[in-house]
Amino acid sequence: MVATDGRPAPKGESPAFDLSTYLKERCIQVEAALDLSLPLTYPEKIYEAMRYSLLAGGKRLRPILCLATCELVGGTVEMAMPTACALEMIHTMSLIHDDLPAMDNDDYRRGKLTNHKVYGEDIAILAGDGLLAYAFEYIATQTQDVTAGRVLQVIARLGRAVSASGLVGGQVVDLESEGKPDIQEETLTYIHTHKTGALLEACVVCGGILGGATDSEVERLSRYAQNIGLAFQIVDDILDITATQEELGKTAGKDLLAQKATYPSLWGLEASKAKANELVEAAKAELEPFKEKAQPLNAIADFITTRTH
Ligand code: GRG
Repeated sequence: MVATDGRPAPKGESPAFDLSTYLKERCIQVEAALDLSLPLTYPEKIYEAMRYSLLAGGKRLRPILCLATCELVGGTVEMAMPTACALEMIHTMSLIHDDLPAMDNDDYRRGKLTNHKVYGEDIAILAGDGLLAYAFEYIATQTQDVTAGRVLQVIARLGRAVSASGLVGGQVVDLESEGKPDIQEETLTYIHTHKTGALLEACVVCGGILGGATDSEVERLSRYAQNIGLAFQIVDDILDITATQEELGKTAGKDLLAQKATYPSLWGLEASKAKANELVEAAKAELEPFKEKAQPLNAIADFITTRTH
């Protein structure tokens, strides 16, 4: 457990948890694993495009959630690392496709030019496809010390999370809602629970399955993830209004410009912040049975509402 200083905690008290150190340490591990996961080989052009976006930085929140949950239920980082990398591959492919002219048409992502701006639309589409397919291959071939049954469950959960009943479905309803600032709250919630929430939930649930969580623990973890998933998206909407392009690493203020329905446009900024806080508290309440082993996931939930990018 990472404490804020090197001193032992007073008797009977658990040491304070230093999320910033935890995230930095985990980020280093994830970056190294991602780099190794995708060697540059023939045909170099496509591997270069895939590596360009996969290794472009980002918070690495999804792999870190997967690793933290696996450890929470008694598993190891090694058991979950191939799935953690696969989750980042899938997240990255969704960003590449989301940035295409046919979708959000963005020039910047993670502070760098978007994939299609560097490699062209044809290669960007294929780089996304390549990452998506490779993610599943990577889990199936690289996971060690986990039963085949659990690996199969992970692959099935992940497939569902990215399909038309998850990410793809959320993106379709988002596209349909473009230019309709008056859409209902239920539609907005559908978009976000599918477009963003489904993959975040898969990160937590898959980490739990790999680490040997019981069915009721998986359900508890799933509810934690659904709450932080929605809070994450509310904060994303808030940051689109309040943060700068430098902070975000992508174009700021796009939602307002596109007259897009967002939580702040439905509820106002203050009520949106209050709702995000409420969801984070509900998420943390799900982790109470895990006691202090849940410190990383509790701190990550808090980070979601305090983040600036
Ligand atoms: C999955 C088959 C398949 C296709 C993709 C384009 C698309 C379908 C879906 C869009 C998904 C999307 C872009 C959702 C937004 C998710 C989101 C909030 C991204 C920002 O995540 P952060 O803040 O970014 O974690 P970093 O850069 O830190 O990783």
